[in-house]
Amino acid sequence: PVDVVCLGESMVTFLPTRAGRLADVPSFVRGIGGAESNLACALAACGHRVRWVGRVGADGFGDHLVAAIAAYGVDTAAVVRDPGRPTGVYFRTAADRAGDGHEVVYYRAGSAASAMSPATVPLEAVWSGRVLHVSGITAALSADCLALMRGLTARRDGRPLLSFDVNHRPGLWRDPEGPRVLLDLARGADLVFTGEDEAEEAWGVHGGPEAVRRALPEPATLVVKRGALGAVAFTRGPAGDTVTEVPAPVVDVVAATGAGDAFAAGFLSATLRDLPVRDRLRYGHLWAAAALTVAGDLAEPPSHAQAGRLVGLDDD
Ligand code: KDG
Repeated sequence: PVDVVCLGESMVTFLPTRAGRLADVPSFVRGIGGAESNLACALAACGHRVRWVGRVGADGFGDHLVAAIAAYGVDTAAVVRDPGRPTGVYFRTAADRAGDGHEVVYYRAGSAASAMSPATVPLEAVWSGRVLHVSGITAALSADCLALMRGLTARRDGRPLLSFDVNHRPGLWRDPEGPRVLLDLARGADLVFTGEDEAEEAWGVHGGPEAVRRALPEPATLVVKRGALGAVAFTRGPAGDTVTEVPAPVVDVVAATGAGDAFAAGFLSATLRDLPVRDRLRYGHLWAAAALTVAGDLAEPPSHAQAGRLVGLDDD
């Protein structure tokens, strides 16, 4: 049995060999990206059983993605190869995502993954884990992808836990009102990750984590990330919400891309091991710290034993 199934588009990522505007960077190094497969790789690297479901082209970049993701220990058997559409790729500057000069350029319109739909994705594989993890990126890829997301986030008794990372990517939405759909989708999930800044940018929600909770009352667990300030989890119990806040460790940030995926992976890893909410947040921060301090989109997280020592758990 699989612990976590991750569904989404993965891309070959081109990382600049030096800082500066994309117009000035002469060469790039190949990496892999894709929020959901980043999460899958991190979890698999720590020994969880993970499956990634996606679509890639029948091309060299597709070969590379599937091989690189499988090399982390992720099950890629349900990945579909599309002979008629290419694998998506993307370029970004080396600068921190929060900085003004950050550029992201996607070449993914019409990609194999943009043809994901309820008809082209193997739904049996999608629902085969204890947890299904998806993100708001998929909703932005095409009308078919949005239809898929609407189907997956429709509440159903007895389905596996549905984990949803909002992952608002402004560069993917042409209509400024588009990201509002992410709020509807998130409300159908059981566990939601969002940044306080994302909630403001995508939905105009101001007023801190409590305001985000008011906008998203349904998920049993809502995690609001506040960057360097830390993260807050709202967990619903019979007597209402419990609010748990954990500050973030101070790290020298190399590149923030992928840190949110690592946070969600750490939180899920601790959830799968039934650790208390405070430790789930601490694992999230720890795994995010690993990703924040490397240039690429994904970093190998600390092992369970190392992480346990770092957060002060006696036993793994
Ligand atoms: O969270 C990191 C992702 O944003 C990156 O790996 C690429 O999936 C990606 C996207 O759509 O931006």
